[in-house]
Amino acid sequence: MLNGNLKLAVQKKGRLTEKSLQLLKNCGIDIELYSERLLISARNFDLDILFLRDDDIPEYVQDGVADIGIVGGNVVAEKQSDVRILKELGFGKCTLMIAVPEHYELNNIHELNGKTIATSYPAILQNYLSENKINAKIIQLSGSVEISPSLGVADCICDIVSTGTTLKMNHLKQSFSVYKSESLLISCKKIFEPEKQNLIDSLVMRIESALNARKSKYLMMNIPKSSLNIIKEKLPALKSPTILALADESMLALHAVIPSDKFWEIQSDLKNAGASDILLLPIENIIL
Ligand code: PRT
Ligand code: ZN
Repeated sequence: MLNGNLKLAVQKKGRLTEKSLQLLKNCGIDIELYSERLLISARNFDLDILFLRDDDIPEYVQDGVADIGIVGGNVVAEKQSDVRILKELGFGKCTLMIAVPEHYELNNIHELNGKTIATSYPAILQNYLSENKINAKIIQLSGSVEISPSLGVADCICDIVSTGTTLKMNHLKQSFSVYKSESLLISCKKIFEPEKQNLIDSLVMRIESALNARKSKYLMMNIPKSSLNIIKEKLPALKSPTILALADESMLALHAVIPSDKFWEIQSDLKNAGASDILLLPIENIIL
């Protein structure tokens, strides 16, 4: 393992695994997966990937067993590990919420005083309760937190919510948001070799360009020359659009990089202004 490669810890099997590996692929890093391997090396980047349980990743990175890692912000906050956060990665988004049984009337956070709250995140919850000067009893559970109120183990829970389906199925309702989380790229604070730091900088640059690309699309269309100004005003382009002449002199081709989520807002305006043959293409990387 001591081959000078950068060591990246990724969740072995869980919600973040596929997206973490996809992000590496989007960075042009070529990895071949052997499902039962704990360590694989990239073919075209000095990178070894260690597959670990997500709970172990912050500590492995803190201690330098792995140089960097991809893990939920919730796990980093809960473990209180001393690591550097290099980048928010925009996937694995979820919220740690306090949820109460549906029939509970809980309007004010101070009504949690004296209650029993079950959670797998005692450190984050205790921090939240202390900040809000609430004295509640925390019961630490390692799983199936959502059934604890119906079993009479706790009055309410503090658990991860993404769609809210699990809470609904267990007749619980979202009450207070405790911590908003997404996947993070973290690094060890003690990277001494300049070669390693260069590898980290290069990987972060690739990740930034892959994340920028995901937020943008390449728009191509033909427009009447007379509509150029109206269409330029409608375009939420990252940079000035490219305008190209066409064989038909009354028409132009216009190409622009636009934020992905804006296309459907502007497409009817574009058509009304005479745009035709509108193509929206994915972008692999953007280096700004
Ligand atoms: O085995 P290992 O320890 O590695 O994995 P794990 O089982 O501890 O974690 P895993 O794979 O479930 O989640 C990994 C990370 O994904 C978490 O640490 C979060 O950062 C993030 N994440 C995003 C979530 C969710 N969304 C999520 N919905 N983690 C868990 N959930 C669970 C939640 O605990 C609850 O049981 O999903 C349920 C709620 O989902 P909804 O959609 O019904 O609201
Ligand atoms: Zn875990």
